[in-house]
Amino acid sequence: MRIKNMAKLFLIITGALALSGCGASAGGARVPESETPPSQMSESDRGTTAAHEKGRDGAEIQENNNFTTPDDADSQHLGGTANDTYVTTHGALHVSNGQLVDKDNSPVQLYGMSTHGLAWFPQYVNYNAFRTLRDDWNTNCVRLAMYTAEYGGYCTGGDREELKRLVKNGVEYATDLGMYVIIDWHILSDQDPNVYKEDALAFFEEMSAEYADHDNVIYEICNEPNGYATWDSVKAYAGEVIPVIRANDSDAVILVGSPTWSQDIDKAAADSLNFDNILYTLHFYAGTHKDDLRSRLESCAENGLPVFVSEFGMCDASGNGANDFDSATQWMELLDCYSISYMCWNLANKDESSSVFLSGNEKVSDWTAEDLSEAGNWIREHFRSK
Ligand code: IDC
Repeated sequence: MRIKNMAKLFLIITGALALSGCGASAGGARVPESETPPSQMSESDRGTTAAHEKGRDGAEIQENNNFTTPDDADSQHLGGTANDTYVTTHGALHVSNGQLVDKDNSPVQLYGMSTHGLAWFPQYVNYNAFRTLRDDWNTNCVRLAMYTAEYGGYCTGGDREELKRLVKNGVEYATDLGMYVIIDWHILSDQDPNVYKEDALAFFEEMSAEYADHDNVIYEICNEPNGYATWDSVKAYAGEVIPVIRANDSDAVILVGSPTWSQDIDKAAADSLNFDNILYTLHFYAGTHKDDLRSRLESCAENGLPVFVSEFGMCDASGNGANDFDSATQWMELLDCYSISYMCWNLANKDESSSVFLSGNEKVSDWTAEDLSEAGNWIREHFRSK
């Protein structure tokens, strides 16, 4: 066993032993923060105003001709050989006592990058991009974000066949690389997942039939309920979508969002779903969400709620603004302490601080530090240090 692996094992064991009392209160000296409680956040605090929606991300789904096949790719990587990858080691995941665990019931922590909207930045869905994320960034999971209601969204005039092709390509690359992969039904301006429930049911029926025998596919059924969506409405939606997935893929791991842009995990904790292998998503943007939301996570985790951070950023909740790496570091410590999985937003070269590539940078794999934004360099270093 390599020294790094022994050190990891030690951390996992000590992490498991130290589950209680970790987190915000164990984070060491902290600077005072001024913050808006999530419940009082306005739409503009979160930053997804109508001005974001149109035109900024390119109208067309571009033809993705950048990817190479696995055969073309460099076989050298840190993740091991084709028979020795993160997924072959950990297999089918499930939830036990509030924790995501592997086929041997050992805790696993998934971490990696989320794509931006697949319709807007399809060029990053390529084998060599994911290989770079695995081998150079040291990540074990990719999230495929498919907007449902924004410009070019799946339910608002987007090219469905092309979007599904991107999802399927992404799953195929992740599978070939032995990475876990999240299929994210990225609701946002539709607010309540019931708005496009029929489309969601058909989409997840198709995806779960396709990937029933894949150990590495995770289904995220509603990115961020918000606005008028309530936990009751999300619960009703989940109560219909989950059985459709489970009919094909009985032990699939499924992620469920909550109101207030997936911050209301306390509501899920108070009235949880009656299904196995569910994790509730918490989303944070470190520049906006600080002690209040960390405390909420800590108390839910202490009470055994299974939580998965399927999206976070180091900047503010608009996806832009200054990065707050001090707050981000406190979040990472909390997540590590409870072995909570986390996926960083976003894999794009958009001119916004949450994008990990420099604006205008055209490389679609094998990035070096010079290709990365401030956020990109920080999160790559973070992942590499794990
Ligand atoms: C943002 C993107 C931005 C895009 C906008 C569309 O960063 O480029 O124009 O969506 O409305 C979320 C959402 C995620 C947001 C992100 C930043 O899940 O889609 O992406 N964010 O606002 N929740 C909190 C923040």
